Amino acid sequence: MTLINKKEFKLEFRNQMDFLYKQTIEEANSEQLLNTLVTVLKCKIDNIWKESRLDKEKEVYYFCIEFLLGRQLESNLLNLGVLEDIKLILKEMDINLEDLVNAEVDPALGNGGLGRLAACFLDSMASLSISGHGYGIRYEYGLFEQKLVNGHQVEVPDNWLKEESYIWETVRPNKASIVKFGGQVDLVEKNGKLKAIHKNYIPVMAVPYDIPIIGYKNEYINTLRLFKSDVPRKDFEPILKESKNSYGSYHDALQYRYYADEISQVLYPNDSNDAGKILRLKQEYFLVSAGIQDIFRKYKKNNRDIGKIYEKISIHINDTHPSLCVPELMRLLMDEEELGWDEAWEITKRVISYTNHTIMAEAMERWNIQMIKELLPRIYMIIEEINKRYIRKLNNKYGNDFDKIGTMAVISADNVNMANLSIIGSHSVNGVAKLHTEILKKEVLKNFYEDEPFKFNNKTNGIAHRRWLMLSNPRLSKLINELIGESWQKDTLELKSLEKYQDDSRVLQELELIKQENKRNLSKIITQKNEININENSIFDVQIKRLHAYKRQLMNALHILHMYHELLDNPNLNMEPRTFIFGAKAAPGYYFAKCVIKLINELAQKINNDVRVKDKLRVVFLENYGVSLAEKIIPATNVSEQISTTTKEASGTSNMKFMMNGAITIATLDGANIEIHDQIGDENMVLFGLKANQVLEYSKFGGYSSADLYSNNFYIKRVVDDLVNGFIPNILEEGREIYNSLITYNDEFFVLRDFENYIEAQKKINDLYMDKNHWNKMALINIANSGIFSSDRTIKEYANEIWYKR
Ligand code: GPK
Repeated sequence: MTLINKKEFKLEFRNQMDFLYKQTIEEANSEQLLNTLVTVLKCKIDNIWKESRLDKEKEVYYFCIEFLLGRQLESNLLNLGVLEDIKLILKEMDINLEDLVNAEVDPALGNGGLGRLAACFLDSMASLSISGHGYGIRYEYGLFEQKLVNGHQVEVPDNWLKEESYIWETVRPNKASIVKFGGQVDLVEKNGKLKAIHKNYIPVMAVPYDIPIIGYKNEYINTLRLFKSDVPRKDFEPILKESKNSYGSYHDALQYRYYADEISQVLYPNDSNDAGKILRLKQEYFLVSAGIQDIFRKYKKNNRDIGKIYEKISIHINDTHPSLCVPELMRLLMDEEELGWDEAWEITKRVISYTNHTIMAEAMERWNIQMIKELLPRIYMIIEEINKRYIRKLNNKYGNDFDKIGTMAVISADNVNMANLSIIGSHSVNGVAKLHTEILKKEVLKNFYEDEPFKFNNKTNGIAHRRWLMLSNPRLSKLINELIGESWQKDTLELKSLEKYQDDSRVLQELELIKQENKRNLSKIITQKNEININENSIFDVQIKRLHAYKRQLMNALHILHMYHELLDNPNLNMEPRTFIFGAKAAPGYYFAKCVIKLINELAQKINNDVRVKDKLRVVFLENYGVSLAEKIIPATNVSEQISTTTKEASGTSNMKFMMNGAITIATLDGANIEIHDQIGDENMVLFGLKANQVLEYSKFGGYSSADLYSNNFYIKRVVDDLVNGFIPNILEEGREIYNSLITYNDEFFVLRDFENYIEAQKKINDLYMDKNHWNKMALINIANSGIFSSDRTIKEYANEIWYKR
């Protein structure tokens, strides 16, 4: 790409610096240098960005309540193909690119896997020259910053914008729209048709902020459009005739401002858990209505026939948070475009597709009908009508099978079931890994599957290999280039040819050396953050993900406790030194998860201060886990912990990142661990634990008693008792809470049931690591077979089988 001419660039950089800050480069700090660089880059990409916005192909709009982008500078430079050039030019100007990279904020506009998946998908769509754009919310505050105080999680607001703007965004005030809340709807007859008149509503303005999503070396740029809520500007007044019109007093005006501002104020910090709060409902409708109005505005610029919108537009709803897309699209087609119900319904289904991300009951969104009725009166009318017609259809088909119809209805027991609405209103429903999709079809959404099997399909998740290998692990990336050339960067399946080096001891040595250097880097970070020295030659054993009972960080912790006992009992135990590393945020209201954080930290405190095990065992809990930290941890990992209760983890995506960076996985056969296993077999990962059918049988028929296991198994009893006997200091309350969950409440997630098997699997990890050459060979085979987990593969499947399918 001829984006950068050295002389020109330097000149532009100095001019821009002068324009922005009236300063010389020498005087500027890292933020100012970063801002200057980004401003120069934004000017350079502006032409390409505009061009891809005029794309005439079908366009995909990916609606998601969260996007976890990570820092953008390095990724954008890489994708523009100028990373090395810029590094050199800056160096000539005495500027260290790394300082600028680290000066950038990491926008935490998401909770975990779901938001990060959305970001990987954006990267892949742009890199595959697919016209696909994200719609989301520009939260003023992202996911809280986690501080550890005496081993407890404390949440600090994430004021990422600091009253300023985000360097990569461009505000588009002239493309703002109005979203209407509350009020009343009258159906009045007009020309023999009923027309909905919405009155006394509260208008909120949605202002788009655009972030460029740059494809990899293909001169292609998509847009992530995030909406900020605001009170309407003066120029909207003429079209707000029917709105609530009583903001005369100072107090009312303030309240109104608060009402509008509040909507995009803060990201809900729940992962796989439905908050059920009215503000969340406002956020969801705000996103959906602003997004679809925006789509209509653009579509109508170039197209006359709204009835053919399905030929040009695909709307993807990522989980149920944007599921109001269904009634909102219906509303616009009927109320604004004057189509009849049947036509609008056919269009809606053809345009919309839906991804489910979990089977966990507590994550299933159900909105109280009273809440929806009051906040979104017209939308509620449409949902009621969708439900009525659907039930009529089911009655015709299944007679009076009320059980079945009850589970499938959109409205039941005073609630609107958002998953049901999404399934009924779309042409495609997918799960995110093979097992997950099977469970949807056979268990959770069985009735829907039997009714319309053709809607259901699997799309196993993927990860952006550009960020998670090329950027985060440049050493490994370089080695791969030297061995097999560079074509794998565009087609990751080519990584497979690395397999021919599996017995090449020089290559394996090289691989080990790279891991070693990455471990050294991470060690430095750990020492800096946690004031603890760790053994760089120990096994780095890592579990990084949200803290959840089903992800079983607790089982990991209990196993560490077990190892500790074994070491104390037998100081000469033949074991490789291990460093256990955790990173995890707990939802602020999730008490059990917070107890586990406290437990791990107190365990760390005890073990790390015990000189008897000093060289063998270390435990590290890294504060404030997020994308930037993950980029440092994953390349340095030897063992990837993917130990969820089988059936509960829909896919997982860190499992793929670790694999691609040469870690060995210890795992249950859950989520995409199954596909990983399909790729590399038993010889190259370590499996343990209950199988899916066993878990499903336990949940259906019972038969599990954790108390029995506890009484009959010495090892289990030993670690469980430690939770309440004072062996670990300062966990009086937390230890009791965890103890109760395991024993009194019969261990919902089968931690104790899988425990012995887990201990064996961990022993196997230990033994495998002792043979370094063999371990390196396994690592190489993991890398070589990770290509299928690039999100490029996933996105091609979405495009071919969901979005472009006619
Ligand atoms: C699933 F339901 C949810 C949710 O609210 N948040 C979230 O991050 C995750 N997820 C799943 O738990 C993972 O297994 C999966 O890999 C990820 O979504 C992406 O599909």
